[in-house]
Amino acid sequence: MRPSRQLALTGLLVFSLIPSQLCQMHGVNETNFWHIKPLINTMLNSKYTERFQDANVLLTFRLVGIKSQRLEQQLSGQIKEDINSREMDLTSGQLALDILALGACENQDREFIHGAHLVSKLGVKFQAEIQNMEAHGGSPLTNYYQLSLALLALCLFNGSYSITSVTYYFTPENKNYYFEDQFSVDTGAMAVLALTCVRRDTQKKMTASTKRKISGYVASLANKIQAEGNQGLLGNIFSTGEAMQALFVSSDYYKNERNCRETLHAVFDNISQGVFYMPIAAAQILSALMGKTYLDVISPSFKFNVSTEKPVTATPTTAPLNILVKYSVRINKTSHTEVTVRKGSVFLDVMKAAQEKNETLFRFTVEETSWGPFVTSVQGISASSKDRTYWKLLSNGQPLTQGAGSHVVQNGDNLEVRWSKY
Ligand code: B12
Ligand SMILES: *[C@@H]1O[C@H](CO)[C@@H](O)[C@H](O)[C@H]1NC(C)=O
Ligand SMILES: *[C@@H]1O[C@H](CO)[C@@H](O)[C@H](O)[C@H]1NC(C)=O
Ligand SMILES: *[C@@H]1O[C@H](CO)[C@@H](O)[C@H](O)[C@H]1NC(C)=O
Ligand SMILES: *[C@@H]1O[C@H](CO)[C@@H](O)[C@H](O)[C@H]1NC(C)=O
Ligand SMILES: *[C@@H]1O[C@H](CO)[C@@H](O)[C@H](O)[C@H]1NC(C)=O
Ligand SMILES: *[C@@H]1O[C@H](CO)[C@@H](O)[C@H](O)[C@H]1NC(C)=O
Repeated sequence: MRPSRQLALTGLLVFSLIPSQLCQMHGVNETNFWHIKPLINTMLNSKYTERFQDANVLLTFRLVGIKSQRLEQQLSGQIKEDINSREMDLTSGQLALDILALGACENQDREFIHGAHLVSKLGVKFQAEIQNMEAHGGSPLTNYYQLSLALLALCLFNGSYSITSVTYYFTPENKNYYFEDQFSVDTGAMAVLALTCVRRDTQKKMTASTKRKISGYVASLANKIQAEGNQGLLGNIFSTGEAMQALFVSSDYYKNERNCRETLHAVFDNISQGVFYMPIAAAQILSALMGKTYLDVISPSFKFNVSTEKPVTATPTTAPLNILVKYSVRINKTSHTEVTVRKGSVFLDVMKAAQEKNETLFRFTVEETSWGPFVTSVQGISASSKDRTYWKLLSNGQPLTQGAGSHVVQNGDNLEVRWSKY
């Protein structure tokens, strides 16, 4: 169990701020606000010693107007330090998120963006993605989620980008919206936000036909997102927040009370089960629940103060019990083993136990990211975004919706890492 803190909210005027057109009847309001408190607590109480999750968290804090001076200072300081030390190494999406977070809702960090010429540097990174697609069969350096983040930040912060490239590369049929033939709802949602910004951009002189074209892309992507609707979720639980944002700005989906009720029910249910215990996961859904989208980043936001009390130390958890699971590594042929781990173990613990049994077959490496450890190699074979290869995680034949550091395994599970192409 993670330590939790009680949250005290002062000046709770926030509800009058929720745009009235969004989930009007059944959005977050005074009566159901307690549902989202765990998200705010998670974001407030994480340590942020690593740099990874700063930008998403700071962005959401500023966007929804939660004022915690201590945390804002810490996160914005860490982001600036990171930009100063490894600006060249930042990917397009990372720099875009940094700009969105630093520049969100009128604050003095905008001077830093300006002074360090971050927007024009992002323009260069965006251009490099396009050039890579031209040279390498349409594959960007990173992915379309990041290209969309970059386009969104360029559009919101008056950067330069080519409309011709946008209309060429963001057609809804582009393969980069898909991973292994599966439409990526997160990616489509980010593209809808970016393209909506582009369509509204008054700085750009666009012909009526270009505008119509972009509107067509937005509508088509919004339809694909809705087609992934399932028991109130859009895609899975972790894509739902960004999908909500996309549908807010592009469709009438949430004008329908029933859709709104279904999504909120599913999301509140998952919040109460602790599904959003990672600050990045909490940050990605909170904006939508508070009726905000990343397009609101350029507007000022009302603030309400939060104060935190001392942590309540968690009670020690259950006695250790062992469970037995199967584990396999599948490349062209499959290597199997069985390992015993403590009850409550995560996928990564199983990988470690297997590695201890046979280093040759089960050795692996991970890289720390904003979502936790990402499996980069197994048996010495490394994932590569250039070749669009990765190590896919599965349990009982189903792909996981969480990473190796989060997915809790159960007795008898059949776990697998599979060499895959996306
Ligand atoms: C692109 C993408 C991928 C690509 C990444 C490679 C590439 N060339 O870009 C591929 C297809 C390989 C991928 C794989 C997986 N992904 Co993915 N991915 C995304 C996506 C759409 C965008 C990530 C991004 O670029 N962010 C922006 C940049 C600026 O941030 P970043 O931190 O630098 O991004 C890096 C990490 O996010 C990392 N990454 C990507 N996915 C995952 C997943 C996990 C668990 C970790 C630790 C890291 C990680 O790759 C990014 C690029 O280097 C997100 C959507 C989202 N909402 O974030 C899902 C998302 C992060 N992925 C997710 C999942 C579940 C996975 C898999 C575990 C799926 C599986 N069953 O195997 C695997 C990871 C397995 C492993 N080897 O450890 C979930 C995570 C949910 C959670 N609570 O943990 C998300 C939120 C999608 C979703 N809605 O389910 N993913
Ligand atoms: C929030 O705190 C700041 C600084 O303590 C104070 O100036 C401001 O009035 C407070 N705002 C609200 C809404 O309580
Ligand atoms: C708040 O939303 C719930 C549904 O989520 C609804 O039943 C309730 O009537 C709303 N309360 C107010 C005060 O608007
Ligand atoms: C972008 O330019 C417009 C018009 O020149 C200006 O009003 C706006 O403040 C600028 N936005 C940012 C974030 O600099
Ligand atoms: C999350 O919501 C979905 C859809 O309602 C539901 O099927 C699932 O069981 C929930 N997960 C948890 C852990 O509550
Ligand atoms: C799998 O088999 C194919 C065809 O025999 C081969 O080209 C490929 O290199 C093998 N992959 C790995 C990772 O060993
Ligand atoms: C690991 O597996 C390989 C291939 O099956 C085998 O040759 C080797 O002896 C195993 N090593 C150990 C330590 O069990």
